[in-house]
Amino acid sequence: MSRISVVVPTYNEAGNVRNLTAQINSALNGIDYEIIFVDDSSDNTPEVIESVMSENPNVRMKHREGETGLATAVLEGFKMAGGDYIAVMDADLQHPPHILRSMYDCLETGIDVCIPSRFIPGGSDGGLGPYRKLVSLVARYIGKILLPSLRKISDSTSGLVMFRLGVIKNADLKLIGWKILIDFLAMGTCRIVA
Ligand SMILES: Nc1nc2c(ncn2[C@@H]2O[C@H](COP(=O)(O)OP(=O)(O)OP(=O)(O)O)[C@@H](O)[C@H]2O)c(=O)[nH]1
Ligand SMILES: [Mg+2]
Repeated sequence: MSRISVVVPTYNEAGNVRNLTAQINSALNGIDYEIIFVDDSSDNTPEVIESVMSENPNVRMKHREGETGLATAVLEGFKMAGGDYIAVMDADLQHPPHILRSMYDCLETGIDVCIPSRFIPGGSDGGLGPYRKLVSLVARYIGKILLPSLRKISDSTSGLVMFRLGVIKNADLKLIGWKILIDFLAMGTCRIVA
């Protein structure tokens, strides 16, 4: 059976990590998984994660002192991940954890990367404001113009993804800013079929 590492960057998410962990745990019931929190918080998030760790042996944390940045946090999580599949998910429940199960099932069919899209029937952006919508739209279109590998991807600015470890094994990832997925789709070794 394949093992999943769910990488969750956290910045002041004390109110969410316990609920998130419970939802991931029930979504992945029966599947071998670990949750890796990479935390840069200035609130009591690390204490809450430690308490969750004491109840759930599948939870790990790297707390970074004096460092912030979503992209480097995700990269740190990739380095710690021991799974065959790696997922990246926000902590604030904007990404519904139950979807991890279908993403896992997708990868089990042999697919390299699964990106749930906000732009297909039934998709939702979780209530992004108009400015964020515009920035995201422009980033997706610039990406499609510059990078042929993004042309078939409907949601290349998503923060939610699950992929096979092999996709990034030899990739020279220099993740910058918040558009992590574009970077690794361009640098990673995945076959894009849909
Ligand atoms: N480790 C770490 N995590 C971060 C940092 N900034 C944001 N995060 C986490 O990254 C995820 C996405 O951040 P959000 O602030 O929710 O970004 P967003 O969803 O684009 O913005 P909102 O619509 O305001 O929620 C969340 O889990 C945050 O806690 C950071 O500097 N370091
Ligand atoms: Mg958010």
